[in-house]
Formats: sequence, structure tokens, C-alpha cells
Amino acid sequence: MKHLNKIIIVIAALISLSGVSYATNPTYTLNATNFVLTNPNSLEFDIYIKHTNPGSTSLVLLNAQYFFKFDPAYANGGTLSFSFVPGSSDLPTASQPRSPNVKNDELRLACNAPFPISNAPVILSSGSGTRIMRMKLTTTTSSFAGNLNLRWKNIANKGYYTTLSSLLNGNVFKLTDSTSHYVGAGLPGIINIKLALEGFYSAGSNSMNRNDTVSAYLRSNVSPFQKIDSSKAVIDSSTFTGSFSFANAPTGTYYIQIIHRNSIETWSKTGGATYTQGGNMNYDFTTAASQSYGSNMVQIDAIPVSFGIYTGDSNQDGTVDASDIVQIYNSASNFESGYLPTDLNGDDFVDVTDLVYAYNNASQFVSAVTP
Ligand SMILES: [Ca+2]
Ligand SMILES: [Ca+2]
Ligand SMILES: [Ca+2]
Repeated sequence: MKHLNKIIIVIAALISLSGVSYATNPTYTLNATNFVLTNPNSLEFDIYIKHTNPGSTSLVLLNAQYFFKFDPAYANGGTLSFSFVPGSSDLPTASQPRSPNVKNDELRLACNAPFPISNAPVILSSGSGTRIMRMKLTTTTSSFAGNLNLRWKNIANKGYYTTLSSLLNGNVFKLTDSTSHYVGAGLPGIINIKLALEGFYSAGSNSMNRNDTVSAYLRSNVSPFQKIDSSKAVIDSSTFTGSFSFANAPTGTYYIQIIHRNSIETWSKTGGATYTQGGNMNYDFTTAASQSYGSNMVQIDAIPVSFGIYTGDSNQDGTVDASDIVQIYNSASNFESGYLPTDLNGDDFVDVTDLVYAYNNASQFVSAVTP
């Protein structure tokens, strides 16, 4: 029995010295996530590491370097810079990556200072894990273009690649597992949506009376057509375009649903539109009535031929009818002014002009047409 105990002790000592393989090696996920376009030319995202088998061991992060591949055309002709969002790391300074930089089609983060063993951090297993850093990518032109197409650069790629090491039972343990490196939620896709609002549009000037905020929803193209993602943007009065950023929807085919304070809810054409996560897309409602579901738009100009989203639904119930007329009539009677749903032509006053739009569309039984 004594002999057996000795053997066990020797085996245990050998295992601890080998530093290579244990029954309880820590496992992890590394995730680039929470992508947000803070400006059309500025993108931020988090890098998180999460310990995924906390019951059997702890994960102490020792040294790590982080490398990504991406499509440099995303710079849109500008110069890219890659930087830290100050104060965003959950790690002690000695464990934080260093020297963020862009080289050709790579985003690079150099290894932290060597072996800060004394205060090497224990990686969290709850929530999103431990935030390594929030990163910022900017281009010197006014906006990004195309698709970022961000991927982790792993051992299969030439040159530097993403590597992590851990401290386990006093030994350095190479932690890297390329299959646990993810690019997660929120890689934003942009849809540049062009639309005109009937009430705001002037056929003489080929422009709208004002810019205005519009909400756009990505809806499933399968019944019951759930909301998958949402975005808000300002439609410009002369370009009729707004850039809508979607953070959550995966690549797929969606209907685009447009909601505006006093317009008829309008959906994109039958079958939906292709959306690519991380991509830049365009959708133009103005070229033909059939760009909307059920061809539910009105021609607002002959030169150039343009179609607009019906106005008049001031109470946003999906139809233009007597209840909208009454609401607008009451606003007009009270000489109301300002940013109001009853101001159908966008001049900040509610008067007969607005009433005429509602009356005409109510006479034609204008209402929402949805899948
Ligand atoms: Ca015109
Ligand atoms: Ca209504
Ligand atoms: Ca008005």
C-alpha cells in the first residue's frame, strides 16, 4: 500500500511537471462581438474570453496575442486606424494586449508583457466572460464600404496568429484552440434605404420639405413575419436616403418594414430583400410602386418618375380615415405647430394643407398592405 502511494505521488509529480495534458485542461471561447457603428466611419467591438469548463479547473490567462483577417476595401479608400477604447479592459494592465495596428488585411494586437505571473487574471465563466478590450476601427473617409468580413487569424494562416497561454498548476499551458474563436453578434450590416414621403415631397423642387426620422425593421419572410432587427435613421430631404445599421439579424432574406410618424406603414416588395451581416446594401423604394409590398405607394413626380410612401396615418393605426382627419382638424383648429404627427407636409404647422392630404387618401381608402 505504501508502495502504491509512492507511485501515485511520483505520477502526480510527473504530470504536474509535463505541463502538457491534464484531465481538466481549461477550455474557453474567444469572441469578437457587440459591433456598433458609432459613426459611418467608426466601428467598435469587444473581444471577450470566457472560461467554459469552470467546474473542473480555473483558467488563468498568462500571455496572449490576437490577430484578425478582414477585407481592407472596407476602408473605402481611406486610411484605417485600429485602437483601444480607453478603460475598456477587465484585465490588469500587464495582461492587456499591446500595439494595436493594421497591416494589409490584418488587424493585429501584440502579446502582453511577458509572464506577469504574480497577478495573472482568472478568466470569468459567467455572462460574456472577461473583456480583453473594446476595439475601435476608423477610416479617414466619411464612411466604410462593402463588407468588413472579420475573421480570426488562426494557426492555419501564415505568419502571426492568435495564440493564448494559461498558467496551470504552476506551469505554462498552451491554451489555443482555434475552433473556439468566434466572430459573434452584432457585426453590423448597413442598408441604405431610399424613400420619399408623399406629404413632404415637392414635385417642383424634387426634394422634401425636411429631413425626418424613419424606423426600419427587418421582418422574417416567413409567416408570421416576426421582427428580427430594428434601426432608425434620418432620411435626407434631397437624397431621400438614410443609412440604417442592423446589429442582430443574421445573413438572410427579409422584408424591410418602414414606419414613419404620419405615413402608412410600408413593406418592401414581395419575396423580401437579401441582407448580408457585415455588408453594405441598398434598397430603393422610389423607382416603382412595385418596390413596395402590394405596390402600395403613390406616384409623386413625373420628372423624374418617383414614387412615395402614402401620408395621412397620423394616429398610426394602418389606415387613413375619418379618425386621422378629425385628429388633424383638431390640431389645425388649435393652431398647433412643431414636430407633430398631424403635420403631414412637414412644415411644422397643422392647417388645411395637411387636412387635404388626409382627406384625399381617406377618400381612396389608403391603408397598409402587408404580407
Ligand atoms: Ca419634379
Ligand atoms: Ca389612421
Ligand atoms: Ca403642415
